[in-house]
Amino acid sequence: MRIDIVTLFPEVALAPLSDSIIQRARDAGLVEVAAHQLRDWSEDKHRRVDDTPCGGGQGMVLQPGPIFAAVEALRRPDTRVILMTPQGRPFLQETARRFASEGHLLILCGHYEGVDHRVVEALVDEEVSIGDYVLTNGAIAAAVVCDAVIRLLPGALGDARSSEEESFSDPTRLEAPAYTRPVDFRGLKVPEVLLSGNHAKIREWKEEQSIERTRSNRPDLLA
Ligand code: 6GU
Repeated sequence: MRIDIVTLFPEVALAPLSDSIIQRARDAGLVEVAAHQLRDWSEDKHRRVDDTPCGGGQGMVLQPGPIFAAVEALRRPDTRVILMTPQGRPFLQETARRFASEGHLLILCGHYEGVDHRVVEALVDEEVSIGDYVLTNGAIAAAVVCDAVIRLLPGALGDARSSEEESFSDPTRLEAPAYTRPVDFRGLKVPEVLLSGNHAKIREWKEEQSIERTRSNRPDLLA
């Protein structure tokens, strides 16, 4: 697949995608990722891309011109255009799975108070938010989306099962706690059952822990 990110902060969008598992997926050719400077499509001599909101209000709004030009330059027949915005639909694991099956994602990053709505009306297939809080910079949210999508591409994770068995593969349950060596750390013990070798018992324990952890941390998932 290919991912193009259009942002005022290309280096912010790419930094988290340039290490470890994601860089390995890029090196292996599973995904091509590029981040583009929105100002490169400005026609203004000062490279301006924003202006004050029509009708008044706080902050600045990204103008349509540079964004339309960017999309026209980067679009392919199979492109899905995503706008990162706190006003978007929640980005969930199922969204990541759907995006991972696309040929080309073109991710537009909002900034300041927002983006001229004609961009949403005419260009954007889907407005996406990564959660109920406000970031200063949509490029951070774009990197989150890219990470979640790229790790799902076949071959991105070493073990084929590791993206299937985790939290949110079952969206109604959190994963059970994990432990490793030493089995006694400063008197803090690994639960006996995990050392028993009894796999039926272990499965039962993980199931109980999973339900208890979900009840405690994410009761909304059980409701
Ligand atoms: Cl996509 N952008 C910004 N600026 N803040 C957010 C967000 C996006 N999703 C959650 N908060």
